[in-house]
Amino acid sequence: MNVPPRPNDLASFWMPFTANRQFKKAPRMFVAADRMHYTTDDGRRVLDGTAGLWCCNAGHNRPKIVAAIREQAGELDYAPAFQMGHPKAFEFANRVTAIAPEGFDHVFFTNSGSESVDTALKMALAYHRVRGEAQRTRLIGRERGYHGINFGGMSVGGIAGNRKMFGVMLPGVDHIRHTHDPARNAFTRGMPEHGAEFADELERLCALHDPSTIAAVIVEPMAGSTGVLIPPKGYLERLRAICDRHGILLIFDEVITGFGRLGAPFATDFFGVKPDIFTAAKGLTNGVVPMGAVFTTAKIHDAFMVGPETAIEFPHGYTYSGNPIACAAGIATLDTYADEGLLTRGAELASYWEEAIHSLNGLPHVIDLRNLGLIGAIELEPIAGEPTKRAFSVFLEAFAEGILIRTTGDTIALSPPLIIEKAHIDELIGKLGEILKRTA
Ligand code: PXG
Ligand code: PLP
Repeated sequence: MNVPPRPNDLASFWMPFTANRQFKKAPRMFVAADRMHYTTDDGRRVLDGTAGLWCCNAGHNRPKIVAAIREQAGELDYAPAFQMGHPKAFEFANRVTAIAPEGFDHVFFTNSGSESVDTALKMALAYHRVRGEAQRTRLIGRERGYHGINFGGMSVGGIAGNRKMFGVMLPGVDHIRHTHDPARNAFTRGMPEHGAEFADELERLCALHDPSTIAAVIVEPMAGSTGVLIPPKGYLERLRAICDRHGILLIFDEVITGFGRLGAPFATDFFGVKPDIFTAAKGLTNGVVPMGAVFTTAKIHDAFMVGPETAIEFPHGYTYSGNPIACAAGIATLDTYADEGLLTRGAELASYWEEAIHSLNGLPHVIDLRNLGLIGAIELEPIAGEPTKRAFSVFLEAFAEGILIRTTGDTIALSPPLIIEKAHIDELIGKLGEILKRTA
């Protein structure tokens, strides 16, 4: 295959969430991708253990998606998003709400997970205001939560490293504690037994702030970016009950869990707990065209549909909300998911995957293993005084060996495309096991 030359100057592109100086000394470049594999610029095939960044749920280079994008670009490239429409946006909205959990009949389009989060927070604040509860202005997040990097999402987020450089952020935000409890739950398969009571922290914050000042609570139903923290049994139900008791909206951030990652279309389906609003991105378009979405119910949506008909009900939106090419990619993505049963395929593979992940038990420095659906996490003991170094060196070895993994702190996170076959799981976990033995 024809591999394009590596550009000889890497200086201009300031790379996101990357150690720029280290990367540019020894770049790692992908030039092509197909189904489960990337191709590097030196012609090596790399098995994708992370679906890109948790987003290419149907794998790479899928024919329907490629064709839809080409066709749409040649037909209607862009239509103004405000006060104008185009058919693909309405079609995609109908298609995607049809597979959303029961009752989520309305969708607002954005261009990323971060924009979805900020949209959801604004929707919650405005919802209370249009109903005459404008005093509900506080937002509650959770320690170790990741809700993207815009100011709203960063403020409710709980990853210190992503916050410390950026000042005081939004006022009126508080956090409940995270649910990670390795002392009681290490090496649990699936959902941990212990920790439902961590939800009661929300009652503590209600007592402190008075619940009538709280607009919404936002959590990832399963925390991905911080290192895969699976919710304890009963925890999400308890959060839901506390929100109901106090008239607080519950927002699930399904940017990672949406579109089949847990073996059900959404985490809301998987856990059987319904939020009032949920976000999505990533798998919405198979990661191919940037797009995000915020889903909500008629109760929330209809509360805005009051006042003069000429008034804009929700003064919010993006130049590219419902972009035609993104919508075309989204429709073709849903077709691909449906053709191949991908939104529930994770459930069929989950026990094989679980066995594979837990086969790493006992390897050097492995201090916890976690799994749910087609997500896995291998937590390594940090090297004393050099946090993140052990996991990152495993990442570099893995890349050299032809497998793509992702690390956060000293945790390795795995989230392969949902088209993965058992032989790929064997290869991924087999190679990873060998590397862990070697680098011990
Ligand atoms: N919410 C959640 C729950 C996410 O996981 C975002 C919001 C932000 O989405 P955007 O599209 O703005 O990046 C995310 C994104 C990783 C990793 O390796 C995770 C994300 C992004 C990049 C890397 O853990 N999550
Ligand atoms: N900044 C300026 C000066 C703008 O005119 C706009 C949109 O018109 C934006 C920011 C927001 O851009 P977007 O709608 O792509 O989020």
